[in-house]
Amino acid sequence: SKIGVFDSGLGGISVLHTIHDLMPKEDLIYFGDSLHNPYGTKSKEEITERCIEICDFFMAQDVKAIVIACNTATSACVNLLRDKYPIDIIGMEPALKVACEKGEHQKIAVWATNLTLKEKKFARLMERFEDEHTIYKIPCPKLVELVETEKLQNTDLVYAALHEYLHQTQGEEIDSIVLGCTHFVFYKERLQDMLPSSIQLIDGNYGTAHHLKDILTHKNLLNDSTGTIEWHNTDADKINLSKRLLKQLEGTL
Ligand code: DGN
Repeated sequence: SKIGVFDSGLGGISVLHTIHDLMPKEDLIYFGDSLHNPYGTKSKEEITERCIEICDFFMAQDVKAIVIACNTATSACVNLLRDKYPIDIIGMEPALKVACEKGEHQKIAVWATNLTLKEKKFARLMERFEDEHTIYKIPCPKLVELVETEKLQNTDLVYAALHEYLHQTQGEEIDSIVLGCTHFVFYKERLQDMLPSSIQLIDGNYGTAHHLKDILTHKNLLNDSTGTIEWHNTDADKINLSKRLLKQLEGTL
């Protein structure tokens, strides 16, 4: 059977890409909730309701696992979803942990949505690491909107937004930026080009895909299929853009 991957919109396509790359023989179903994007400014209850509807859809498709390819939805309700459904639910790996473990006394900027930065999960990570490291919280709503509205190619708009968020830690000599929202991974290369190579960009995509692979391997649930991808979106107009975004990540566009 297939693996369900979902996000509040198109950001999770960056996670889908990593999963497809790591496990090319798995059949995947992508569900984007673009009609209800962004999740970052919604209440926890509203997000949970949306996630339940999407997971119910996946259960009806008989998927073997569900990946919440959205940091915001993971923060809001991963535990509730795990309790509710009998299959494995994989949330986004907290990339802040990865960043902190890279060395002592790091200065780390975390770029994420408002909700992610306000939730308990993040507060717990802060508590755990902020004695040793300096952590800056940077909410970046504009970057989500730029992906959703197909402005990724509009260099001026993208640079203006990236500069705005970089400006918030200007002069702090940060060691790394955590891309704590799956939409931001689409800007990874561009952002790296704007920065000295000593500043690392860290996202949770690989860790999440790897965790999924470990689970499927242990449970003997790996497929030997052709690696199909089925596309769904609550805003049907986004399907073509979704396919283009994946091609862009694959470098075939
Ligand atoms: N892609 C989502 C995340 O990883 O947090 C959230 C985007 C949004 O809905 N604002």
